[in-house]
Amino acid sequence: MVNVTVDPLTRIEGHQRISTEVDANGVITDAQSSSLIFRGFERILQKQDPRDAALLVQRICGVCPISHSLTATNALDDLYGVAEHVPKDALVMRNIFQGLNTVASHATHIYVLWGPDLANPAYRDVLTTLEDTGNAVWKEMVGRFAPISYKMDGTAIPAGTSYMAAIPEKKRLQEAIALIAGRMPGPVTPYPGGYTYKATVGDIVKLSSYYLQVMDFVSKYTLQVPFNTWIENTYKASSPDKAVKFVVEHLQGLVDKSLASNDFSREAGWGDAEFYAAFGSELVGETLLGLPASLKHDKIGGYSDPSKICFISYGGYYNVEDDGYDPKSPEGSRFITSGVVTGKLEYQKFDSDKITESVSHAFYDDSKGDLHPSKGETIPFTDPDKIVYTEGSKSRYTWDKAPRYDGIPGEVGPLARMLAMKEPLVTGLAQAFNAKGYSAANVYTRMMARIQETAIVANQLLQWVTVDYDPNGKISVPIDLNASKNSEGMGLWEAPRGALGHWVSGGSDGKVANYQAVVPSTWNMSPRDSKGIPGPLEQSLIGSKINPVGDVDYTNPVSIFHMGRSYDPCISCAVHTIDLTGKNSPNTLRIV
Ligand code: NFE
Ligand code: MG
Repeated sequence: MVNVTVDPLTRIEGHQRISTEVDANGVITDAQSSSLIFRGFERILQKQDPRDAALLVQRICGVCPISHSLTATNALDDLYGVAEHVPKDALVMRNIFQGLNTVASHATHIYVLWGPDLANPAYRDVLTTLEDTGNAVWKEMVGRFAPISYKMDGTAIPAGTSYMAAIPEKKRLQEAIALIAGRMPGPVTPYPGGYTYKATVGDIVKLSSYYLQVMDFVSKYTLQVPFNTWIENTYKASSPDKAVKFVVEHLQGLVDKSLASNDFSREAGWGDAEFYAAFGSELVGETLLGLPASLKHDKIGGYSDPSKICFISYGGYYNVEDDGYDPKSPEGSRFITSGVVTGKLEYQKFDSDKITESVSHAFYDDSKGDLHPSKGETIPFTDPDKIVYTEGSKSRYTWDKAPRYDGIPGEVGPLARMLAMKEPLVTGLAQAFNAKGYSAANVYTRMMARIQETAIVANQLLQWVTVDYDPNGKISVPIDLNASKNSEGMGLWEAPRGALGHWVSGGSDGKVANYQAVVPSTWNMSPRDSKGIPGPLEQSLIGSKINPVGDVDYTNPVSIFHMGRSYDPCISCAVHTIDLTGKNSPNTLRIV
């Protein structure tokens, strides 16, 4: 048995540690997901004017401040009793605001936070044994996805073409957000009752121009099939089978040509999405398309017990036919619907009353047991001697709470959303993996879902900006400041990384009496709960091999990087805190 620890995990919000036990075959037999920070925003918000919440919560995280401000605004709409009156054009502005952030966040994840792992030398060592074909595939992987300042065996490797080209697109999208919301990461426009800025015709023209430039990047790098052809035949396909068939046939055409020439370049039709869609999966690449090798990402990061996992969407982006929305986010009331999909891919209606948080394995007082977030508490341990991350899965080992839905851990994020909305391509892939004995959720489907959601939201942004938004429309309704007294509010929303909920209670003075945030990374990175059930990431680690291809290598656990990062974790969000003792400093990469 070997202990393999990866710390820090991510390339942005890195204060996450994955500790595993690995057997002689390279299979993970136990895992703990530990978040190493406590920031205490839920406590900071107590006694504040509720209207400040939408601004203060943005400081939870510089990656998704937009989602936090919109979720808080939803909670405040509910607290002040104005959700059903928020004007349609304010709802459209909020959708555009979130949509731009989601596209920027997903593109950053795909190309900058996750993609560089494709340039891991473990893939070179396997692919190059395949001679000409393998060499050609490796040349594409390292040539597109290598990060800056990267060395392999002491040799400097040029940064990948796709990696470099994606970075200016992030800037462009941040500028687009600034146009309608103020500079990231502190936009100021969401407000209970509406939105404080009314985009002008000039803004719409500028937004459209940013849009065209981003789509130019997509057509040069991401997708070689025309964007509209992709949308029509996948997202708008009449069934999951048809969507999968379209993609497999499209890829088969590329494979047939390229295997003869060993040319897997963009010029030969291989956009980054096409490349990953074919080579990422054993089932798609090797079994269906006849490729000689794949990255086998469909064999890592899955769930072995479907009764202990579900997929949750709270529902994101309002439907914008009329004014107003329902804070409970009933099924079908949002562009991306709310819904719960079981581990066996059965559909259920989402009910926010079924959410609880357990802190039995986190550094908080748990004398009251598992609590619904509207009654939730955040009472951190203050004795540094009790904050120890290394005592194993029966102990406390994280600052992350453990949210559960009807007592079950839930994966949130693009995969959960695409399943909840029955998006044809992702649903078809999940069904196909299930039918062939793979876990429906795995690193490959998680990444394909993120790629597909980026396309869907980008497509819908054009509709919101150029069709649905009326620059002459009404943008807000007034709120009654007394309405927060002895009132409660719930904000349900979808951040790029998944379902985001804020719960606020107003006291008899109208100030915030209690505030709780249950965040996507809290769900995905969660530890064991009071029944000892591991969180989604922990479950997906246990039973997976540390190396997706090639020999067991404890010093280069590529699968752990992929699995952890496939959820796009963000720990400042998840535990919304700081080790002042320094003794648990996360700034180490320890492979024991
Ligand atoms: Ni800090 Fe966040 C997003 C939220 S967290 S990035 O997206 O909410 O998982
Ligand atoms: Mg919380």
